[in-house]
Amino acid sequence: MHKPSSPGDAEAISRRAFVSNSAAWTMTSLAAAQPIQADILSGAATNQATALPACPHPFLTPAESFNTVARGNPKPHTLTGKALVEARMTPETWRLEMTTDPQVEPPYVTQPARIQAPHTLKDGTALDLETLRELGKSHGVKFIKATQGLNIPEPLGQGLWEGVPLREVLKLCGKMKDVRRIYYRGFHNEDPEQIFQSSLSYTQAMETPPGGFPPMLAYRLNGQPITPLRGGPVRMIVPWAHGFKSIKWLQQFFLTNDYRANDTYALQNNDPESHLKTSAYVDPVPERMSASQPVTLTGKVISGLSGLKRVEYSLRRVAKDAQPQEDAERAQPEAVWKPCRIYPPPDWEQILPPDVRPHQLLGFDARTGQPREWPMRFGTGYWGITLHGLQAGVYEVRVRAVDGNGFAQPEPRPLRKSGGNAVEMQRFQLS
Ligand SMILES: Nc1nc2c(c(=O)[nH]1)N[C@H]1C(S)=C(S)[C@@H](COP(=O)(O)O)O[C@H]1N2
Ligand SMILES: [Mo]
Repeated sequence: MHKPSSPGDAEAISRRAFVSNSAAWTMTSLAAAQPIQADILSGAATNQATALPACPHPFLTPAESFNTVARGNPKPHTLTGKALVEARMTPETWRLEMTTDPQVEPPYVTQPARIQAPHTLKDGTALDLETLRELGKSHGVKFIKATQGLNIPEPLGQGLWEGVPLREVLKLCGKMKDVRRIYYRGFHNEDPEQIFQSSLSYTQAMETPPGGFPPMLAYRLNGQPITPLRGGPVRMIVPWAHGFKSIKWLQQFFLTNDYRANDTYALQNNDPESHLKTSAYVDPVPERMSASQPVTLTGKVISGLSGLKRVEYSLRRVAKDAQPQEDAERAQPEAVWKPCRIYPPPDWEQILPPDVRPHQLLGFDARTGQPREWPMRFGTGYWGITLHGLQAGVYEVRVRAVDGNGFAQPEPRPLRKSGGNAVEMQRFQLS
């Protein structure tokens, strides 16, 4: 066992250096950040002398820079020209069918679902994009959300999504009877083998806590129409969920009286009701650095359903050829965890599309135009630390999130099949 080494004097953010390094992350937003969540930023007063560099990540990920998770052969977003038109994946040709699932399966389902107004291609009643946008004029919502897969080591990106709450679209189906769930799927090359589908309960679709984010049919990302690569023209966005609920190239709703999730992911040994986990991620660090320079570490953190209290790191010096420890917590009960700094909010007016004001965003205070929580729920925040005075040697740094209930990652939901959140480690050598 190696003793944990002293990390030296760490974690400080120089507000001035920070501001001068990055135009979009300004003093104004720093001042505004403090009332949001005092304990996250309070460490700022302890050491003004050392600087963190500008945040290495843009706050909103450009649409083309998200990491992509897509099935299909060919992958639907690679279609062009006539094939894209035939797939109904252009703004003009996009249609959403809304019909019922006729299936009955006693004792689980004894009555089939019924709706007053099905929307079908055959009858010419399927929903088109113009109608959806029109609905958006009176009922549209906008919010910022992280995309993260159920079991991948790095958040996929963060976007400002705009669209119409699912509940408003379902109202178009008129009176309903025996509807307990909404099944939905996207374009899948007309091949049953390629279907990728998901589902929500009727309750989840219709009702959202006041001020909360509703599941929505999104048609704008970062102020632009959604491209095929990001799932456009219309994709589902389920704010509290991992990526598999946010079906791309959305085309079909089946309203069902089956209360069971039919998600493709459920059939792959995953928990289909798992929501986004609070989880911290470490940016790669160079394998070798100079012992005479301070070491800066940065990364991302997702604030999941249970929110985020802080991000912490633990540093230890190891023998050059030591095997990495599998499980940070159990392998190192003596680890000392210290807080990392959370980058403050950006200057919203600079990063939002020109026609979007922060006051209009869900999760923001309509008066101040600042987020109600920092980092924002279901959003990605960014953290950093600067370590000073480390001696030459090999080090391992581990980073974990502590959620709003005080659970440190990977708790309280350590099971991988409800969402990956292993404690990440980076190793580096100082000489
Ligand atoms: N139609 C369709 N939608 C889909 C998928 C897919 O393969 N097909 N992948 C899902 C998964 S598992 C994830 S993590 C997200 C990824 O979204 P992104 O590619 O925009 O980052 O899309 C989801 N939506
Ligand atoms: Mo995923």
